Amino acid sequence: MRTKLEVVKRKRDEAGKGSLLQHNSADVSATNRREAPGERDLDNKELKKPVYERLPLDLNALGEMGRAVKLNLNGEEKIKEEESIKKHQINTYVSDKVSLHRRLPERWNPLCRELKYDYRSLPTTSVVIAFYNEAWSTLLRTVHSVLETSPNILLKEVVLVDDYSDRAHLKEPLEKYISGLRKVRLIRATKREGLVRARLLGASITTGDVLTFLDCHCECHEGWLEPLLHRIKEEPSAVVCPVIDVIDWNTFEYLGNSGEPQIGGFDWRLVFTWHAVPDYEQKRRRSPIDVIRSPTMAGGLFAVSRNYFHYLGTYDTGMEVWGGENLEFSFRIWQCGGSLEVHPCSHVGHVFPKKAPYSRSKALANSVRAAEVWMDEYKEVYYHRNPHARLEAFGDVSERKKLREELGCKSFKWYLDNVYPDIHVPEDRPGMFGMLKNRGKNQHCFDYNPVDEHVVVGQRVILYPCHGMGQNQFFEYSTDGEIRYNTREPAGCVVGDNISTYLTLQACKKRGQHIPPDQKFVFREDGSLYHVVSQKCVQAVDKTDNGTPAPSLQPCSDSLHQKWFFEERM
Ligand code: UD2
Ligand code: MN
Repeated sequence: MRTKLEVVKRKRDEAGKGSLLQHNSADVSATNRREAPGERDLDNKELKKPVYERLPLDLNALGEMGRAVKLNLNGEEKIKEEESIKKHQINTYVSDKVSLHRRLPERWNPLCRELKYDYRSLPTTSVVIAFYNEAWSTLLRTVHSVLETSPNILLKEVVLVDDYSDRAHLKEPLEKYISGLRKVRLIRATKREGLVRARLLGASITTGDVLTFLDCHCECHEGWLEPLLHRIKEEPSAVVCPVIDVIDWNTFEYLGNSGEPQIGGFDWRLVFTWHAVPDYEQKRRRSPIDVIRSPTMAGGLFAVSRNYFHYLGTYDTGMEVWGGENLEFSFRIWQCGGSLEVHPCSHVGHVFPKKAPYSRSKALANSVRAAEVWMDEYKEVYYHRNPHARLEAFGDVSERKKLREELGCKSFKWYLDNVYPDIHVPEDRPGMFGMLKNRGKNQHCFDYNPVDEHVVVGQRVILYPCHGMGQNQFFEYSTDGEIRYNTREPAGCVVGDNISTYLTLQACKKRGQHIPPDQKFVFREDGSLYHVVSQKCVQAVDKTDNGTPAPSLQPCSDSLHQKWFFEERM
């Protein structure tokens, strides 16, 4: 993903003209068609004017044009830097040294530059930014970047919502600072509301046609707003997300790239995942700058028509603090007749912190609410992988179920079949999923702990005391004879290696593909797991080459160490 930083300055008329004619798409309708330079262009230049013009570019300034900041600190300054990271999980020491008005490198598809908009006919928007204990410079860089990239005639206001922060800089100093800024308003929650109710509180005082939500540590790329608003004008039931570029939490380098963006999915623990655009979606699109349909959204950055947001039932206000609302909203959009899209011409940077800066203990209850309301019988697939979720007190969801009724929303099966056909839906046959326990080595289970959450392949399967929490000890035996580790997406399949004798995980075959023979096991009546190509059986072994107990391929015998069974819970 990391692209070399380049500062490309191209004259407007230079690049892309010929290619534009070829790639120009149906998306480029009467309101953003390409025109010959002329009066209308000049007029547009005027209409495009942001709320504030940027300060003159100082290329020597730290972090300018999205460059990485690398300071060689020592002594006291180094300690200050480390403390700032501890406090915010973001290097705010560096952030504080970067201009609040810095420019970003051009990281969109060059075709995007050629899109023209009829500014007078685009809907207006209000930008809502909820924050909880955010650092000064990340918050204010977000605000300035909105004001300096959003056309004045399109931006009604920026509403900051303080979700009951307790840091001093967010009290009077913030009020004072923004009182000097046009179009910026601040509203404070009187108790910790969590991001869902904080955003709704902010939305309640807005006046724009479209609501645009941003996190409080973002930076907007030039031209980010128009594509979102244009798409919503064209299709009011579209909820449109910008491409989320990464701003490095440590160096503040802007890591956007102009290639095909990723879209959102989820795994069966209800964790949000990123994916490449699938082939069927590539085929449906007529141009690389057409919107991309996405099964889910990351959650923080999107635009939605105010009316449509209300029609859809805004948010589930029973959700606290953080988590789950993004999948809930994604399911609801699709199941209730809308569409969720990423616009490749809208880029916004987001600082992903080193780790969560505040407790997210409510995330589980939020996910359960989403599952209970939207997933029908598929909620069981989720519960199987998160047994403790069944015990979570998630409150009352009857109002949300009523909403689903009233809106006449479609089933989760419809959603999977039509919106997310790429996801593997586990079979979960009784007695064929859960912990894979050994009869000889008491209370030990198949266990797989990926070093990298995103690369679920390559490592060895081990044996570990059974914990009954699903997650790393969740396996499923499929009708095709695979032992699937399918809490995560894409799933990993157990592979037997005759030479090392140990089992590892490799990518499972995709639907319709042939299953590699070394991924095939026969789970026999007597509890043995027979590996077909090696003609050996899986045995629990204590003395492995690295000292960790692990399943290993051994000549078949009657030993209890070769007898296995699935158990759903302890
Ligand atoms: C992602 C989303 C985030 C949200 C979350 C799931 C992106 C880039 N970010 O996590 O928007 O959908 O997934 O819930 O898509 N906040 C409050 N009150 C709280 C907690 C958070 O106002 O109690 C604010 C927070 O200051 C920030 C926003 O809500 O502006 C999202 O929180 P985050 O940045 O900690 O979430 P993130 O980016 O890890
Ligand atoms: Mn965030």
